[in-house]
Amino acid sequence: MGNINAVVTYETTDGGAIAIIAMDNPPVNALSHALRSGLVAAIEKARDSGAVKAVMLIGTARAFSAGADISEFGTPRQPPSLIDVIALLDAMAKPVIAAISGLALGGGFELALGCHYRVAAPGSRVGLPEVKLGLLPGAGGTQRLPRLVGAEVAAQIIVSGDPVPAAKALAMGALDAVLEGDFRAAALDFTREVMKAGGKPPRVRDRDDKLAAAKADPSVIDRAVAKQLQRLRGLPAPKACVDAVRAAVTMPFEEGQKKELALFMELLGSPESKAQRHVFFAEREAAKLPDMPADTKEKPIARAVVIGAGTMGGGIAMCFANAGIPVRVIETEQAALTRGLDRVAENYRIAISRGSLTQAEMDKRMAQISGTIDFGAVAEGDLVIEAVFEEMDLKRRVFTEIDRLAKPGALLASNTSTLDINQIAAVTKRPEDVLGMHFFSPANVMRLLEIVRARKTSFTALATALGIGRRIGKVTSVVGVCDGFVGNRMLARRTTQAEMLLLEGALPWDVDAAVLAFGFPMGPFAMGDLAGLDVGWRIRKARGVTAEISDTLCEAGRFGQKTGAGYYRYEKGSRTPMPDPEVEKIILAASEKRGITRRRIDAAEITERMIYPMINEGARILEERMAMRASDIDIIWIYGYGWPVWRGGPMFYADQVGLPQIRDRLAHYAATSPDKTLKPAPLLEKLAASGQGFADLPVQTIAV
Ligand code: T1G
Ligand code: NAD
Repeated sequence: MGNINAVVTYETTDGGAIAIIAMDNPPVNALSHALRSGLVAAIEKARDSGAVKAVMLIGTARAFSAGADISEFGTPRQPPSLIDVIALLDAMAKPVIAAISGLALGGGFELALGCHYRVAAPGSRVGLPEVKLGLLPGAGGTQRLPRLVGAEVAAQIIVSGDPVPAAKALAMGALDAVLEGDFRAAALDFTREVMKAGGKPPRVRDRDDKLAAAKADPSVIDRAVAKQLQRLRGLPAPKACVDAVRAAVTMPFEEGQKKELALFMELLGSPESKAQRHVFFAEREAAKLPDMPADTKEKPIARAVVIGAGTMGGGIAMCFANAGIPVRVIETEQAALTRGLDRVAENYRIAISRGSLTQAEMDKRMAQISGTIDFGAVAEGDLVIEAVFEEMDLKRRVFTEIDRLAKPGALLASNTSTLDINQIAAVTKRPEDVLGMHFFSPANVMRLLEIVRARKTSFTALATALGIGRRIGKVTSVVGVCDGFVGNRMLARRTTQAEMLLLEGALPWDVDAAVLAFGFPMGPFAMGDLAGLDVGWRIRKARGVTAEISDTLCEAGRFGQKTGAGYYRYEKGSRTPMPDPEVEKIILAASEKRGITRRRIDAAEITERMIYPMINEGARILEERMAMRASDIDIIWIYGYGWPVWRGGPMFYADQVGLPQIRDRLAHYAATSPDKTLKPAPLLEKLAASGQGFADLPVQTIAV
């Protein structure tokens, strides 16, 4: 076996007849310049060897290849390109077999599609996720995959960007075999069979049979992806993916590949793709603590306990059951417990009715969830998560009991939205084991988990929380103890402005329309109705602060969806918000009572006042070291509050708009508003004045 370079090896077997080219660029064989160059050298060596009759291309157990090296995007392109590598493979007169174990994604799958045969280990996954980076497959994927699986199926795979399990990929024709047992040996046997069979290697680019249906009626492609495109409204990449697949049907291969590359280059320079690539790396950075000792070990979590089966408790329990972790739910009384567990079962039934879950899977997950009104069950948990009413006294009483009953070394977490974790931890004799695990509603759906680091929280507790967060499929971000932590603290700025906009002349559906147009899946008022207006009302009452219009709605029992009316009214069993003249009356009366002359407020002003105050608060959060990175704030808003991923998050967006613009607009609004928080934050002023952005800030540790 010889090293072609640091990441590619070349060896032969069977008397030199079979060349094995192995890729080993940890952690996921990203197709960096080194890997591409090594592949070219190895392929040319096999091509030019008289002895070699067939070639097997293999990766590592974790990944055949996770695609192009995303960190190289935006840097000068260095030949050979991936297209060059694949063209070399494709043109080989000797058969090349792609032996896929683990993942073959993006350019990695395109590499395999350029080979003449594709075999995979069971459990492997293949896919073209480029659309999730605001791109499209730019190395032949949109031209070759349709030739194997048909244009409709290919379009669906490429527009979704989701990986396809090997068994399903085999069934649709993207793979030639799924090989059981010792994969490397089985793949070599497959290569021997191909070699023995002889003949001209089959090039995917020459296949046309699977394109027949779309050639006959090109609209089959549009029909196949209509629903997906509707959901991805306004994004350039999904549409470009469809245009590229259409080219595979209507153009000769080379033409189609040129069209694909042109579309790819256009997207590569797009603000949406820059934003989505920022999010890719930000998401991975968010789970890292710069000051955590490298040898910090996380504790094993075999069983979880959730206290409170309300809106959040039930959803949190589902997260553990979905990950196969047994969870015990504790309530104060049987009625509340039954109500909570019935809601869990109802959520699973809705998933079944939508086809995203089978009855067998529901039964398996429900079997992981058990309920009790015996608080003693706290002792069963390696992790105890409290999700009772948002009242400090109650939480301190509950944590006093948890401290008395929980097993030594258990991780103790509160799901509080706003309260001081230090005060909660202080009632225990083990504050080092206490932190916040702040889930977002609905907890079984929203991917974000804010991990709140308290003054005495240990690194072991933090590592354990990060680890369990990953296991239950959450995107984690560590934040400091402050009012509302990061997400809710910024949200409070938006909520204040939203209430003011209503008093000054807007209506809930105007504001929500502007926020929807910005790209959020839901406006602030519809979101308030979903989470329950009473949660904020409880918090305001506990603090003696008022929000005139929201308070009036709550006093009228309008808590939102849970009571069939809030800022909107809801038909029975429907979650569709309907404008309500009753609410308009309440708002007009509130303006009059305040002596405010209502005025027409356009969408541009609404948008600025919904977004800029949050960015300003983000700057304060960074000043106070309540977040480690500006990009962590982006991740919190994308995975916790539906910030549109193609806008990269509030802090990334601010840098795109330009901090001087944000500063000046905030100063403009601050000049005429009673909301003193609109005054530009010192950090924003400083960065704007020095021509820097939030992206220029170094990572910092959380202030405890
Ligand atoms: N480029 C560079 N770095 C990558 C990478 C990539 N493609 N994929 C992963 N990494 C890094 C990642 O940042 C992390 O680094 C480490 O690897 C482990 O990743 C021409 C243009 C493969 C499913 O979109 O979806 O091909 O934080 O923590 O949870 O058509 O990574 O440790 O320093 O995520 O097990 C298309 C992207 C590229 C796949 C593994 N490919 N990767 O998940 O580990 S565009 C993708 C993933 C393209 C061509 C086009 C996931 C994963 P660090 P991880 P994981
Ligand atoms: P909820 O009112 O829906 O549920 C609270 C549950 O706690 C009730 O079922 C109640 O019976 C139970 N409970 C009260 N005292 C108890 C005790 N001593 N032992 C066991 N159970 C007890 O409230 P929720 O919306 O689920 O909020 C729970 C917590 O999660 C709060 O701290 C809230 O701030 C936080 N939170 C809420 C949201 C949200 O959107 N609703 C989001 C994130 C965090």
